[in-house]
Amino acid sequence: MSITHEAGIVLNRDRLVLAAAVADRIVEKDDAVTGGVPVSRETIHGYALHDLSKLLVAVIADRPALFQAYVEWQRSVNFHRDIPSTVLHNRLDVLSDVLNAHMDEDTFAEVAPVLEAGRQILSHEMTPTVPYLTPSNPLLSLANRYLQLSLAQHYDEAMRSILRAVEDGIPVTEAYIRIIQPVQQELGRLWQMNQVTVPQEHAVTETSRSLMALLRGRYRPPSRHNTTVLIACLGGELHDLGARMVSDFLYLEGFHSIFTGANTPHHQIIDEVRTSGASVVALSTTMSLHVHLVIDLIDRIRDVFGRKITIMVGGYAFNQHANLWKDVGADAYAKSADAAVSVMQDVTASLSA
Ligand code: B12
Repeated sequence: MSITHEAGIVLNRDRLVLAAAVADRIVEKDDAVTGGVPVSRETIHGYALHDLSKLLVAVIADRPALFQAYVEWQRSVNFHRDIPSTVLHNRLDVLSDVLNAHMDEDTFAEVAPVLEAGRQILSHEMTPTVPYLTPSNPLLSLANRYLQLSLAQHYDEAMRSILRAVEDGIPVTEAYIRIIQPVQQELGRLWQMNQVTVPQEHAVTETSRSLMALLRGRYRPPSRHNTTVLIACLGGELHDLGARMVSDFLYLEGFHSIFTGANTPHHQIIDEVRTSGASVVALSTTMSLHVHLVIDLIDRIRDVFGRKITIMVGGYAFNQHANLWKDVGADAYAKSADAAVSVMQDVTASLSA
């Protein structure tokens, strides 16, 4: 899939101008749109850019549900911060007006139903967030303790509690999937609900990152596979912990995994594939606003290497929307790090067949 819809082209090309126009209109309208909450033009510009990026992805993937999910999330964030519901309502109205004025009739007709689907969400009852630490998790009490200790700034004690459990026999992979992963997800939910601050969220995440390094360092994986996999997050994507988890799982299984982390530039990925001899490229995307970058990169990889490279995608954005991985043109997708190992085993088997 590439950006073919005229609306997608305009949204992509004119994003900055459109966001500026939205911000100007909102600043002009002042209280009527910000609900009396003092917000800087720069902040509004950032929100508008976010709205436009989400709209772009929904338009090019022909999936209004992507925009709806975003509106629902934004609504929940605002609700938990006592921001009046009119703020989001009005922002969507202004966005619609600005796009209508900027686009010709046919182009706007491609965007209007997606915007409308987003608006409709606001007339439904809000969906409550669902906890990630639940009794179905056999390591629930360890996970809860790890989260509470980290939030209370007892970072070393938090890590030690998990390292001890691993010494006592819990597999490293279980510690990743049943403790670190749901703790991180719950942390996000608590942030969304305004129950933890951004510094708390950063500090817990740093603890998880250190813990993963300690866990991984304890194991010497078997040297079993010749397959090299390159794992990266694109563009402005800063969420790299999940990708790192995938890389660690593949490493523990004996794959040669090259993890380039957050924010990796496109052309460098192409160069790295060439020099490393990677036969699999694994792309991680959390924010759906970066999905169009995945589409771009897949097109470029196909142009340069044809079908020789297997492209696997994953991450929060793909987990939220079934089959989005197919829309972007990937060969494979896995929901989690353990599932990524199975997919890689299948890929390796088919490469050597
Ligand atoms: C930590 C965190 C951050 C950190 C990231 C640090 C880091 N180095 O990763 C920082 C502070 C940078 C951050 C920033 C932001 N964040 Co944040 N963040 C999170 C949080 C709390 C945890 C992420 C995490 O560690 N998850 C745990 C891992 C293990 O899960 P995972 O990423 O899904 O990975 C697994 C699978 O998806 C899969 N997988 C992942 N990659 C791949 C790749 C392949 C190829 C395969 C096969 C599989 C696969 O395997 C992994 C392991 O099983 C999430 C909450 C959440 N639910 O994830 C929010 C969350 C993702 N963030 C969110 C937001 C909004 C933001 C910001 C926009 C906030 C802001 N206002 O600035 C920025 C955007 C930054 C950017 N440009 O990318 C929202 C996104 C909401 C949405 N609807 O899109 C979330 C969901 C929080 C929330 N509940 O509101 N964030």
